[in-house]
Amino acid sequence: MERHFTLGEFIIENQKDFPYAKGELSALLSSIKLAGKLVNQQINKAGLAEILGKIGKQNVQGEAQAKLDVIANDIFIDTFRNRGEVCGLGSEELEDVVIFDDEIHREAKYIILIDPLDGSSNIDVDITVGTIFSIYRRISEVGSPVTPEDFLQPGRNQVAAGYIIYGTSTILVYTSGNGVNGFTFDPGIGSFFLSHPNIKFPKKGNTYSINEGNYVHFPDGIKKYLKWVQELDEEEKRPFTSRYTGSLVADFHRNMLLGGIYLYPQGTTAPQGKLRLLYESNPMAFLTEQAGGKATNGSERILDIIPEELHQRIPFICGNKDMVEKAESFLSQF
Ligand code: AHM
Ligand code: MG
Repeated sequence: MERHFTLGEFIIENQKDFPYAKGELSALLSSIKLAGKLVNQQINKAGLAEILGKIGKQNVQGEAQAKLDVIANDIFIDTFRNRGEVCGLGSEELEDVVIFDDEIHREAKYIILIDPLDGSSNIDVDITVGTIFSIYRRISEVGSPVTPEDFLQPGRNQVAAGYIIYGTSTILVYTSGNGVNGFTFDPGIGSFFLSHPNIKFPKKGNTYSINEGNYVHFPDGIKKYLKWVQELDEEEKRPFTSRYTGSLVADFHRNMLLGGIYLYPQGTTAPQGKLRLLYESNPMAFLTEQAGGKATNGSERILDIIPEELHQRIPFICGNKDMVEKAESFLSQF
C-alpha cells in the first residue's frame, strides 16, 4: 500500500475548511487516535499481561465488566482529562457522565460519548472488538459547567463519529459529516495511514447479521423478514449469507465494506433491544448515512430520535438502504 496520508495530516487537511474549525476538533480527533493506540497496545498483549477475564463487578447496564473494559475506559478518560478539548464525557461503562470542571476544560466546546470496548464478550476468545465514539458541540455556554442537555442531543447534531476496529489490522474509521474514511495502523511506525478513502456501501448487499438465537422473542415483522432473506430467489441472490460476530463494530465494518444489513431488534425479553442509542446506535447511524446507507429503529430515523436518558436502549437496524427498507416494510406490515 502506498502511504500518502497519515491520519494526523488528513484531519488537519479535512478540518481546515470547516465553518467552526479553530483546531479544537482536530486536536480532539488526535486524542482519540492516541487513546486508540494505547488501547490497541493493551489488547495485543492481553493474553500475556493477565488482563483477560472479568473483574467480578457489573456495569450500569447490569453486564459483567471485563478487565479490558475497565482499562479501555480509564485510558480514554485519562487521555481527555490530560488534554483540554472536551468539557464532559459519557461512557457505556459509567453510570454518570464525567464532568471535567476546571478552568481549561470549561472553555472546551465539545462533549464526547464512548463505548470504550464494544463486543467485550469476545475479548477472551481473540475475536475482533472495537471502540466507538461520538462527538457533539455543547449546547450550554462555553465557560460554564457542562449540563445534562449537552449529552442528550439527537444524533443528527453529531459533529463527528467513528470507531476503531481491533481486528486483523487496527483501523480507525470516522466521519465529520463529509464522507467516511478509514486509516490502518502500522504498528512498526506507530501511525495510522489512509487506507479506505471515501467508504460507501456497495450498491448491492447479500449479508445479514442478527443474533438468530433470539428468534422466538422477535416481533412478527422480523420473523417474516428472516424467512424472506432465507428464501430461494436466484435473481435477487437469495438466500442471503448470515454473518454475526457479536461485535457490532466488526459486523458493521464488514457490512459497510461488502454490503449487508445489521439488526438488533426489540424482543420479548429486551423490549428496546440491547444497543445503546448514545454510545452505539447514533455514531453507527451517522457513519451509515455518510456511507450512503440507512439506519432506523424500524420506523424512525435513528438520528432524529430525541434521547431521554444516558443509557437508553433502542432497536437498531442499519446497512444498505434497500435492505433496511425491505426490513422496515416487513415491520410495518406485521
Ligand atoms: P457491549 O458493548 O457490552 O459489548 O454490547 C454490545 C454488543 C454488540 O457489539 C453486539 O452486536 C451485541 O452486543 C451482541 O449481543 P448478543 O450477544 O446479545 O448478540
Ligand atoms: Mg457496545
